[in-house]
Amino acid sequence: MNRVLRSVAALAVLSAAATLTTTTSASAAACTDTICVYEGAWGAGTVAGFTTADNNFSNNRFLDGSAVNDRISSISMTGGGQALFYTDSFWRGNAARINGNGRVQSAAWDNAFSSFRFVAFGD
Ligand SMILES: [Ca+2]
Repeated sequence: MNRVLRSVAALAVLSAAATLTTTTSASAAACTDTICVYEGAWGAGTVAGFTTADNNFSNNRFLDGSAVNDRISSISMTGGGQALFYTDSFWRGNAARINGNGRVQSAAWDNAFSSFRFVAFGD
């Protein structure tokens, strides 16, 4: 078992413990990055985290190892800024704005997002 796999296993244990002791979803507890994307609606299902922009989700995986591209159904962001999620790679296609208020927000296009970037102040 390599270091990455050990980390994933540790997260899985932490997620299970959180499920037993709080009402927070396991996926929300497993993601502490600025951006968390969820396979299911309203923070349900598996999760992936981002700290920097990503121009193509085709090489990204959720915590359970499944593909992120075209499967995101909800998103949360902390830090007070904003991000734009796009239905195509390289920030093309339909765009939806996500606010950094820490709340889980529904994906405007379900199972369609393929890239995202942070929005500079004033955009
Ligand atoms: Ca989904």
